[in-house]
Amino acid sequence: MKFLRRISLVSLLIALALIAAGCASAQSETETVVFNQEQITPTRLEIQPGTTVIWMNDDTVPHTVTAGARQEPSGLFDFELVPGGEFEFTFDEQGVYEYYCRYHPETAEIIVTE
Ligand SMILES: [Cu+2]
Repeated sequence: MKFLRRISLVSLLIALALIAAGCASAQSETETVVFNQEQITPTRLEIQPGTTVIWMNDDTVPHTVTAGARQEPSGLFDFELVPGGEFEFTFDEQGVYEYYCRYHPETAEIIVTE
């Protein structure tokens, strides 16, 4: 009986560890994009749905994170990043999300895979 109790305790611990691991992998991830020297790094970022992208401005001038193409903004987001500023957006839906800076020629894209 004592032996059985020990086995069930071990299996309970294993089950808890598996649940914890499952939660960790299901947790939303973050990716960072940096503006520096009037350039966006990376210009092309592939992410899974649910990922939060954080844009950081490491420059001495303001930039914008404006969704869409320069001639055709999508309106999804349009954020001014002051020097040292941050903006984050979570991408839940699959697709290709272009964005650009309204002040400079920078363009980049986020690809949300299946
Ligand atoms: Cu810019």
